[in-house]
Amino acid sequence: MPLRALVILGLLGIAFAAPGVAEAQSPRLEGTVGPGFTISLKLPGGADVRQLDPGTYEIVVRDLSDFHNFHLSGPGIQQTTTVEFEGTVTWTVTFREGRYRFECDPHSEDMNGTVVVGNPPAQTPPPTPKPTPAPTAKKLTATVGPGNTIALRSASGGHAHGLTAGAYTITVRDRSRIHSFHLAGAGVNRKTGLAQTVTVTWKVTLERGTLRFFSDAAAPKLRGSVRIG
Ligand SMILES: [Cu+2]
Repeated sequence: MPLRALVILGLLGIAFAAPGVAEAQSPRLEGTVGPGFTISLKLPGGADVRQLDPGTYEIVVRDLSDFHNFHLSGPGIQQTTTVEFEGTVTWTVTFREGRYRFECDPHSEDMNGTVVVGNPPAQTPPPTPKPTPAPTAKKLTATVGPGNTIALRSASGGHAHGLTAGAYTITVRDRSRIHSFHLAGAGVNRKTGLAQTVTVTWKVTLERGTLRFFSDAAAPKLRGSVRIG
């Protein structure tokens, strides 16, 4: 090989070894979870990370609790410490344009944060569900006492009959220290206490069948029933 060629190769070798070729360091972020009920992702200066440019980052994750975890997810990233783990790990991750979330899984309702990377399209709000009118509960009145009386009445005051399955609000007036008002059957089993007088409101869903009502102190005598169709 002519000397000139060797010199050129030698120069090239020096050029490739030059420091300009050394890999640029990825920006570093700091994720922390615990020891209390806190989670954060911060820039080295201590500011919360809210917006990032797309690219590769190093995240130093300090998981300071054995009942929290640090979980980062979003486009192309799914990284987590385990709940039991306590310690420091370093992840190298590549953020793309989009939205990312970090959270503690067992407490994600309260321990979470989001990071927007690049300029992702605005989030379209989920379609608002059409409000379905809540079925209006039909009303009944139940009474036991005073004395040996028991009744289940409709809103109009007459004895309840011709009832259909569905939601009911039953105002129960137990006016006897001897009797209870006990409602059983048609998918329901509720009662008031024997030795107390009380007025309570029960919200129940009656199913088809026979709805019986009675006093536990005198079941054979103080009782009635209604068909639920
Ligand atoms: Cu947690």
